[in-house]
Amino acid sequence: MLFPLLLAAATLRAQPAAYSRPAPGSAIAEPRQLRSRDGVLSLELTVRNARAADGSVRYCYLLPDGSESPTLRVHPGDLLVLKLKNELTDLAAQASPAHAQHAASAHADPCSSGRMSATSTNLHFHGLTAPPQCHQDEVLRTSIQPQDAPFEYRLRIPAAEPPGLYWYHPHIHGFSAVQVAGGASGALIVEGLERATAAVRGLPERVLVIRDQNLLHPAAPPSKSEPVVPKMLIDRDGDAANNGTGFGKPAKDLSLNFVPVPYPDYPPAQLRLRPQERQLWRVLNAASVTYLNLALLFGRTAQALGIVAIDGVPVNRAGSAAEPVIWRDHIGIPPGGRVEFIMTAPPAGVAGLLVTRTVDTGQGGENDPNRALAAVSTAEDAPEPATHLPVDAAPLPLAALPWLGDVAPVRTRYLYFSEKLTDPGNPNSATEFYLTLEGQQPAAFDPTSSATNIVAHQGDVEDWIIENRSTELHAFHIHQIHFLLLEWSGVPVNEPFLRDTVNVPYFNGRSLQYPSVRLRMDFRDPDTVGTFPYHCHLLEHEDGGMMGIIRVEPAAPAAAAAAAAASPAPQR
Ligand SMILES: [Cu+2]
Repeated sequence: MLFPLLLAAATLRAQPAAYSRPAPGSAIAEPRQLRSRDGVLSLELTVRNARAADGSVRYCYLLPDGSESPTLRVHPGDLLVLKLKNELTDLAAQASPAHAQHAASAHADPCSSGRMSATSTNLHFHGLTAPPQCHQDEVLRTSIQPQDAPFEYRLRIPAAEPPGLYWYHPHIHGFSAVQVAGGASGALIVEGLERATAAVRGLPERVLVIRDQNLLHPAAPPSKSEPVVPKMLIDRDGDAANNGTGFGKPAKDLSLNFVPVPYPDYPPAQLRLRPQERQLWRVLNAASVTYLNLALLFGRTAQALGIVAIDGVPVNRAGSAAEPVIWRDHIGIPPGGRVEFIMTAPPAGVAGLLVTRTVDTGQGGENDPNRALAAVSTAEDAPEPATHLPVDAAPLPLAALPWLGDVAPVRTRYLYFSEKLTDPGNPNSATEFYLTLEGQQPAAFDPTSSATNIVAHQGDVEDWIIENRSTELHAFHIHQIHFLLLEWSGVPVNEPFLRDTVNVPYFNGRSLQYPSVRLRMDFRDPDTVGTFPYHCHLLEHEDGGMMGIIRVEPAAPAAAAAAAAASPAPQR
């Protein structure tokens, strides 16, 4: 009997407990929290992947104690030291050894190799204004292989970084979607929201990371409780296509802090709060392609949710005297976006339900139907969240720089999203995804090219008008900076907050003009100097080429001239 026991032990080693994730319908646990001490947060993360018993592919950020995807809590000015050990394996090669890639034998410098393979990885600190330099927030050349020693990220949280919710995830071109959909993501909180917004002082807070993953039951018919919808189509990424009804099969399943809520019955994850307790919910949309449109229902009535921060920036950063809470009964969050809001638990005896409402992603987009996410019940003895915001807080100093909306742009640039079938005569042929600067040729992002699409100068503020010439919704994101949304398809909007990710509405094939957004882009911070990407945050689109490169040159005219002379082809 020794042999079968040995086999069982080997199986256990191949699927360590660290890969286990909660079952559908479980209570939502808070991620492990790591706090900086004396101005430093040091941690070691290992990234591993495995195919689980249910067939799903998992990518896990693990601490030495086996806990997954910790929330990193830092103050402005702190040093973050994160050692990342890559222990990824090529799951596709294991499934089909004939397709195994040659293991990269030669050691390559992780700072410059730019290697893209199924076992390469790196980190992006989404939303932080950290320099785009190796060991900090550089993703275009940085690539860590399994044979590399632990790779040290060492970055200073900028002293002026607004307090709020940021996040970390891998950014290897061509492999971002599979790693993020597998669960490689975590929250990063810059402390001090209570200094910006008195309304959150003393509140218990809850971090909710909403991820997506491939459907656990892709062949299942929709729940009998749903209306019958037209025949399911597949979109250009191979996911269930938007059918325009708000029902039917979604492109991906969702999970909340790793509790899956699978199609077709969406058994809600469980949350227990004290009756009528106020909490601050810090919600990250870490999905690879899924838009969220959150609402909290008591019975059928959507409750008021008080938004205090978007994309890591408190809503009153404009410095206006207006009430720094925006009350809404539903909240859209694109992939990559974050929203922090005040909610109130139901009264005793009333059941609450957190849902995501359908998002119309356009004719060419994924299906994002209505679905339940979490059942919110109450009990007088419900456990309190681990963190309460401080009651006493010195107000944040006013921003050192003028409000972005009050600064005149030095120029306006025009960009557009578009898609093209590789064989225009065959609707089933592969799609190429482009994000193009007007005047340049549409081309899928080429990671082997060192050409930049845009050159800007530190100190400048620019307006970018970004059109969508495709029939699906896209989410524009740029590294290193935040921007101000000024116009939505030509209509002025007046937002008292900044974003780093924004929806660009889809073209319906009929309107006389393409839909667009006008963004005021802020290159004033010296930490923006360097080369970094802007892209669609639907990771299947990013991996498919919907990305461009900007180089921000130092402000000093002499330095800028020297940099231009050293690089003869700044524009392609
Ligand atoms: Cu897109």
